[in-house]
Amino acid sequence: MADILHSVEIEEIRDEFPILAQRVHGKPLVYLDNAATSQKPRAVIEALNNYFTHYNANVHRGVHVLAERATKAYEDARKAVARFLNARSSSEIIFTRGTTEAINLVAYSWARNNLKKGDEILLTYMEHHSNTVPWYQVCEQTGATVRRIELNKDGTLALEHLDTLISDRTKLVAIVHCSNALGTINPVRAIADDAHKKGALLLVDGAQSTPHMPVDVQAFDCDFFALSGHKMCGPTASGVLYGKRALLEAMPPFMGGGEMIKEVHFDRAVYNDVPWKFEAGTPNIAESIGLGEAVRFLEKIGMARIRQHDVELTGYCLEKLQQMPEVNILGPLDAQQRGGLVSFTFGDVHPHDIAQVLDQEGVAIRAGHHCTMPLHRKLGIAASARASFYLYNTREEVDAFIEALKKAKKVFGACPTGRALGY
Ligand code: C6P
Repeated sequence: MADILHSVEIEEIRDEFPILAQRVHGKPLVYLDNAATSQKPRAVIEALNNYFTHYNANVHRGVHVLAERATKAYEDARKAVARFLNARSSSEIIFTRGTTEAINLVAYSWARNNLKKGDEILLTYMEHHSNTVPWYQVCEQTGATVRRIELNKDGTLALEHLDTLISDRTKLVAIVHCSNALGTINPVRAIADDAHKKGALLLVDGAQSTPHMPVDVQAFDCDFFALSGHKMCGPTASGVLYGKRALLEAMPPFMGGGEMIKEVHFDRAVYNDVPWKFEAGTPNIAESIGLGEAVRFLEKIGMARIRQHDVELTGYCLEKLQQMPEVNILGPLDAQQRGGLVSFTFGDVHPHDIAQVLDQEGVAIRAGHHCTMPLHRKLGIAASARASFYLYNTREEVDAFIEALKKAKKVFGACPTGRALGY
């Protein structure tokens, strides 16, 4: 238990996030929408301010002092991310605007050039639209098809048939590491091993895992790993695609333009080395520098401790929610098996109504399908409410969330539905 963040430390951490000190509708802000986007610490805000105030310049182009400073900070951020993910080299780190762009990069550059009619892409029912729609588009263009791993009743993956689901036709397994709706954490290394046995590649959507737990792309042995900077204390429009170097080298560029070339002739171009081959045009310089600072901030606290804190808060929240008969929790009930978020339905009250009442109490949660419409369809519900935690949240905030839910119950007179989810 010594690893868990203690209340004094949490107060210190909270001081680093100026936005948290405000009141909403006259109540202290309880921000539980971290899976949508996290708040930003002073260090990240100052890194952006510092860049724009002192060395705003384009990268890899100028020879003047400001350009050299910007280039160094941008490439230092890449090194910081490589260290954070335990990539073999910073050349395996491509800066993108987020997970969506990272997955689309693989869909456009790798999948469209390697898939054909008869090939299969294996997904799960818990994928975010970002790890679903790009593959539908690939299938439309190549004739490949999508298959899915089934769900168990507790919201974990039914992996016992994985051996037969992955066949010689499977070219790609694309799987979320931590579901943004169920919270389920998937065993990516075991899935990588099964995929590789059949010659398929593994892409991991790390949007919800990277902010919350140690990530080691070498230990996972994944071929691609996508993440969003804005969910891990970094700026919006920052993100990363990690790819094994040999794969990235064999892939054609995603977009053409400046920066991704070595030479351009009257009729052809020679492309740049990885990772710059995939960073056409002026990149998201400030955002990537900010992401580098976010990574340093998280490293100082320690990802193992952040994970422990999530487990503790989520466990506490699950315990409290299970005492409310109107609440139907999505995903595993064991906090060790899930990330720092809990989605639920509340009797027959629409999740948007719940979110609105909670907002009046200063509690920010998300309601809707969370960009996982296939999952919600599978469960037989249109929407759910979701509370998602981060390193600055406290047990007292979980209590405030539960109290606000009790108020919602009074407002709507919610009653238990006892309806089983459709898994
Ligand atoms: N989920 C949520 O509230 P972008 O938008 O590219 O930064 O991330 C997309 C994405 C991909 N995969 C998973 C598992 C995600 O959770 C998200 C973003 C947010 O759950 C916004 S829908």
